[in-house]
Parts: sequence; structure tokens; C-alpha cells
Amino acid sequence: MLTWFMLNFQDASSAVMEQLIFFHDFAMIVIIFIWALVGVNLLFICYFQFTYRFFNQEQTVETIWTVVPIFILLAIALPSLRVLYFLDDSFDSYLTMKVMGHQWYWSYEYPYFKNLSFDSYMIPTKDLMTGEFRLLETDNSLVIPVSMQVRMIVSAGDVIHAWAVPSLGLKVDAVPGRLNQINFMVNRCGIFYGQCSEICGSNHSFMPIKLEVVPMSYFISWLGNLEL
Ligand SMILES: [Cu+2]
Repeated sequence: MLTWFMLNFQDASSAVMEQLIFFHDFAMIVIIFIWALVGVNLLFICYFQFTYRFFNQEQTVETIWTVVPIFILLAIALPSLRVLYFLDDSFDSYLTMKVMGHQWYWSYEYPYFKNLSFDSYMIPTKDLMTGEFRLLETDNSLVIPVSMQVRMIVSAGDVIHAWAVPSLGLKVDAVPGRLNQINFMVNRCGIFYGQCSEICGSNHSFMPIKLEVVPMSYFISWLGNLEL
């Protein structure tokens, strides 16, 4: 893959991530505008002599360059707050799952379905099949239905971990003795990867998150095929 594309966000697969990318792009436009304005001013100051012997004060200009940044900051702060509230909004969820971080694997629980639970370990590089991603594949991956509001309860068994899936805009700390929750809905089928995002020990890099998002009918047959 080209390095340039690796600098971008992954394609958004949930409404939350779409909002985050919109906000990022908007904030970047404002930042580039300010950067250009200041840059041009610096050049002018370097090359021209803006001096005036009788210059003492200029109230109008000072008022303008105080008030304009206030509005610019407001224009950034308000959409930012909107996204912040959107991230934490607990919509009615139809499926609740629990994820526990361990040194160094994740374990998932589906309390709605016969207390289904399993551990998810990384597949070592030597065991990978062709086309699989190094350090990202797991032996058991999380399976969830598409277009369904899911609530994920996140905690940890030993040290602090963080459960994160960038293309879904998910990142939540897994803290021992504390239940954090995150709500999300994936709006397309596919396989999504993430990694532990809290330095949690020597194998921190080797506890990936793999999410298989499938249609509801597949999800039901997957549950039916499990030997519980
Ligand atoms: Cu971890």
C-alpha cells in the first residue's frame, strides 16, 4: 500500500467514525486557513517595512483581531461538543456483549446467548495463511450482526488495556474493577481489525481485535452451529 494512503483514516464503517472524520476535515480546513494567514503575514513582515512614526494604537483593528478568533474557536468548539456527545450517546441497544482484557488476549462474552464466551488469541506469524494480516488475525473473532445497535461492556482482568477498532471509531479503556461501556452500530458487513491501545505489558502488540460483521441470518446460524 502506498505510504500516502497509510496516513489517512481507514474508511468509516459506523456513523460515529463518519462524524469523527467530518469533524477532523473541518478542523483541518480552519487550521490550514489560519496557518496560511499567519504565514503570509510573516512573509510581509520580513519583506516590507510596516512602520509609521505616529502610530500609537488602533482600536478598530484590535477589536477585530480579538473578536474574529472568538468566533473561529466557537465554530470549532460547538461541532466538537456535538461529536463528543454523539460518541457517548447510549441509544437503545439490542445486543449487549462484554469484553475483558487480559495479559495478553481478549475474552468475549455474549450473555444473551447461553452465556457464550470465548478467548481470542493472536495467530502467530508462522501459522498465517496466505492473505492474512500479520499481528492482526485471531483464532476466535468477535462476530456481530450488521446494522444493529450494540452495547459493549469493557473491563480488564489484570492491568489496564484499551479496546479499539479505528474504522468504527471505537476506543474505550479496559480498567480492572470498572465497567466502561460503548455503543456502536456497524453499517456494513466485513472484517474489521483493531489493537490494544494501552501499553499493557510485554505482549501488548500481540493482542489484536478482529471483528466479523455479518448479516443477521448468518449470525443466527453461527450461534446455532456452536456447540454449547
Ligand atoms: Cu492490552
